[in-house]
Amino acid sequence: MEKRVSFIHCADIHLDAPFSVLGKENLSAERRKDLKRTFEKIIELVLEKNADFLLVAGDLYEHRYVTRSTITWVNEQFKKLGRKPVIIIPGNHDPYVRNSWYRSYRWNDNVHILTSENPDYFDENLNVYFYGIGFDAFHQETLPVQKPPEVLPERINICLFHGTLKMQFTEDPYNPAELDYLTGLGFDYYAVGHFHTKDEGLFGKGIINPGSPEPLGFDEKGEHGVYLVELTKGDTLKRQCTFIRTQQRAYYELDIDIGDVESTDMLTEKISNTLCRYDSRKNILRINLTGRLNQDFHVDVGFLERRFETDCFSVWFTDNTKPGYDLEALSKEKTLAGVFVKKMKERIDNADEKEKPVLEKALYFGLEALFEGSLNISE
Ligand SMILES: [Mn+2]
Repeated sequence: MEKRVSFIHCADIHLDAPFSVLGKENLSAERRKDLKRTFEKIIELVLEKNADFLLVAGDLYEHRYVTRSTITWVNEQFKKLGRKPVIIIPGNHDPYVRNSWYRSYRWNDNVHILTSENPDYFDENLNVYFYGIGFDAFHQETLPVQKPPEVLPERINICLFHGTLKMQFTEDPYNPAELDYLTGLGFDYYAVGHFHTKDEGLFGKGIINPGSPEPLGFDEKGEHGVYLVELTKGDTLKRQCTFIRTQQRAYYELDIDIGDVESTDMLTEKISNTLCRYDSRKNILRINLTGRLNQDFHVDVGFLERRFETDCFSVWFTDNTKPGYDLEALSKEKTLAGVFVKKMKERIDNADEKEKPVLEKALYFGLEALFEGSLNISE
């Protein structure tokens, strides 16, 4: 008989993460609210898609920062799922330590926490066997010692794993497991967590790492969400997955070349256009100003931050511009640079429209080599 189950697979939500890097407490608090909004969205998705289960593959919350009221709130969210089971494993940020909320809190009946002491749960109604490999400590360099799984072919078998899948050339001391070891256990699906960037490259082997449903920093670019997975098992096994975006905000790091800017008005206009394109009222931006500045123009990062504060949720500016050269004054010098500028200017004056920009670039490369001793060809 063919069996079919569907579930939402998420991981690495990191509820109550401090977000201290944002620098302002009101922004950090807002980001913690974002995590809760994203979590609510995940709960709504389970109901909306009428999924059979919710799987949380580790790092649901940050043990070091999480408050009791957040834990109570999480449990209330789980209650919204009624009888639908929630399967959780502890990750390296919410490990199964002595004072873990997974031990001390009285969770709703539909919540099943798989630990090294009790690593499995069998759902009789839907004939699904769950097995978890999580964390007993904040740092764990080998897999926890626990009873082996009981994978039976007549059931649907799902493994939750928080850690690093060891592939060639990768070393990571967080629960490292050989890919062959894990797939050799014979599960129909592996709900992985730990890395915050989504990865469905191993879905052919039944493995997905969904990443963080809400990005936590500038190293977590790209899209963030959860997976809706459907498994159908009869004579053969069929797997289907759909990525669903859940994030409230995105992180962007942008370079803006302001070499053509001649006034503060031009500069603010150029930046405004970029902020608009990246929806700065919502997203979190880091802007790197580049280019060779016009002679008498200077960048005031503090001014820019004040000027754009109200147009942005959070924006940082860094000034990586280079000073311009006073070509007029240089061409009069009796130095190597002076002769070079004079010759190049003559050539530029006589060049056609196509050749001109190339020669101008060559002029600046030459000056850079003379004055700074090195070239930044990426310009
Ligand atoms: Mn994590």
